Amino acid sequence: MLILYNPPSNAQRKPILPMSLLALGAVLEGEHDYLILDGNLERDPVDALDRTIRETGADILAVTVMPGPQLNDAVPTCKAIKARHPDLTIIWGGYFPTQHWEACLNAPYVDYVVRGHGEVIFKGLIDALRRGDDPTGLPGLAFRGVGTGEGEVGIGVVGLTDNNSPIHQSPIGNSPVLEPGEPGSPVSNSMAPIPHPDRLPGWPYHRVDVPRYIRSTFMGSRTMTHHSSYGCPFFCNFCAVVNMVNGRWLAHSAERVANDVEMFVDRWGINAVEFDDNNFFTAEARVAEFSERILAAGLQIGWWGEARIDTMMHYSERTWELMRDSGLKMVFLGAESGSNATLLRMNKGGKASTEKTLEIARKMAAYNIVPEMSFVLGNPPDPDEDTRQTIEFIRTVKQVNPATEIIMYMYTPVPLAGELYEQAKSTGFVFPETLEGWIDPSWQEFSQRRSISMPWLNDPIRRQITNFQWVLNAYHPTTTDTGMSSLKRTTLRAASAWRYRLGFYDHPLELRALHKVMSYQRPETTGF
Ligand code: B12
Ligand code: SF4
Repeated sequence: MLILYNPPSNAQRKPILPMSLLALGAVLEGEHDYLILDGNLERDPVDALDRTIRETGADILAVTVMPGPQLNDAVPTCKAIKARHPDLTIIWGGYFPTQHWEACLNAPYVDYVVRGHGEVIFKGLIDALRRGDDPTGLPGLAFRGVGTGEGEVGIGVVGLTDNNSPIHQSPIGNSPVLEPGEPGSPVSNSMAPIPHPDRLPGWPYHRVDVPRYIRSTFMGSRTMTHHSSYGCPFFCNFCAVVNMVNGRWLAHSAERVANDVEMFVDRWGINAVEFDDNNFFTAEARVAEFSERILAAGLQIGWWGEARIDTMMHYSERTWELMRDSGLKMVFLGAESGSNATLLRMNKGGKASTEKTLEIARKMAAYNIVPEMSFVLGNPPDPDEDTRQTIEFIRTVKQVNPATEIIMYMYTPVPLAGELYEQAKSTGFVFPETLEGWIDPSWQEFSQRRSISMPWLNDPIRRQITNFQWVLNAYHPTTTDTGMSSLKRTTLRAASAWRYRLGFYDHPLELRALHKVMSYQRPETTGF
């Protein structure tokens, strides 16, 4: 028996369909005994795991880990479970281990790391372990190796980070990569090509209690979460997706996506779908056909997805109409910056520009689809000017389309070669080398892209960003917060109006106090 474990992913323990584990479970069906245990649904996840291991005799624990709250839980949980069950094999996969596999394998309670989209590798690993074979030749696998002791940079490694972690170019073939290190130190094989989602089996929904994951959102009272493509064809140098897929984007056909949605409606009576794909809107033809199919089937759903602004600005009016008519309610857009120079430095690519950001805000107002724009502030080399420009730009976006949702993140390096990371390193930035280092409270803030303790940020900017967020969120309370009454909105707006108009954000103590008595949604702290 093997257990697929989803560590709690948010402080409120809001149940979120564990799609990573459903994707892995799909390739195990009929081949290996397994179960899914969701930490978001457990009061005491360590106790639940311990009990399940004893009851089932499980000998493998596979854990999905994204940075932030999940990592924070996965570290002490795996440590405690390994202490109680020393023979248990513990495998980590997901966004965090893919990038920081070396720190993971520095921990004695992590035995293997699967890097990238893991269905094929994971199945190969479990097959090998069950047969008693040596799995260490599998592409995409990282493990504690015999070590070369030669400080050698292996095939497919394009450089080393300050922490001596290899920076990989992926996918780069099947041959094992030798890394620097002593015997027993972490080794990673080269990344495997990502599997094509259309050739993977459907998810085993019977393994989880789906109704527990259906929730009320701005899109509809019964919203289902889904994922219909892997990757993204761009190389923005602050984005972890690049390390997962190296510019590949592979998707389910429009027909398969529409059939899945129809199945959700029939089976669970859902009326909205949130597509969590990194870039749902990459192919216009797929989006248009999906919208047509949803309309033709009369499904009456609301839906949401993530997109690039320049991609959507190329869409025809016909596609915009189809999207609107098929129920598209809101789109998450990586606007990133109010400065064209910063967009270039980010290697945003395509035809991204601040002018396009304003154009799409206007266009979406006309189509009555809410833009949800995310910005990355405090970018080196001149974080003061960068922040000032983006704050001013956000005000302009709000003028053009007041319904726009604004999400602000702090620039947070990922181990990816590029100007921003190089500049961050030159200020003394290094990643923690151990998992215990990663779960230190200051790095927890970093993992959630909220940290203001970066070496290149000075105190006044940190305060300015935080204070602006308080004023903005009070003056423009989020349009999509379904729990916000009009009385609350009016009170918040009245209290913050003078500050917003004068551009005076310092010491917003009264707004903090107001937040305590009438809590309102602050998108930067609740995630998306
Ligand atoms: C859903 C989601 C969440 C959910 C939690 C999900 C859960 N498991 O409970 C919520 C909304 C809580 C969340 C929160 C956060 N998230 Co999140 N999230 C996602 C999202 C949109 C989808 C994840 C998913 O299910 N994908 C579908 C599955 C099928 O793909 P997958 O997860 O990649 O899994 C594959 C591989 O990774 C691998 N794999 C994964 N796990 C495992 C385990 C094993 C054992 C193996 C072998 C393989 C393996 O194989 C899988 C199949 O191919 C991703 C972006 C994306 N599109 O993936 C971001 C993403 C993972 N999140 C991210 C971040 C940063 C966060 C936050 C920490 C920060 C923030 N402010 O947004 C917050 C935390 C906020 C908070 N205060 O709690 C980043 C990670 C970036 C990075 N540097 O690594 C991503 C990539 C978004 C982005 N583009 O930046 N998130
Ligand atoms: S377009 Fe979005 S998902 Fe794609 S690399 Fe850039 S930031 Fe990442």
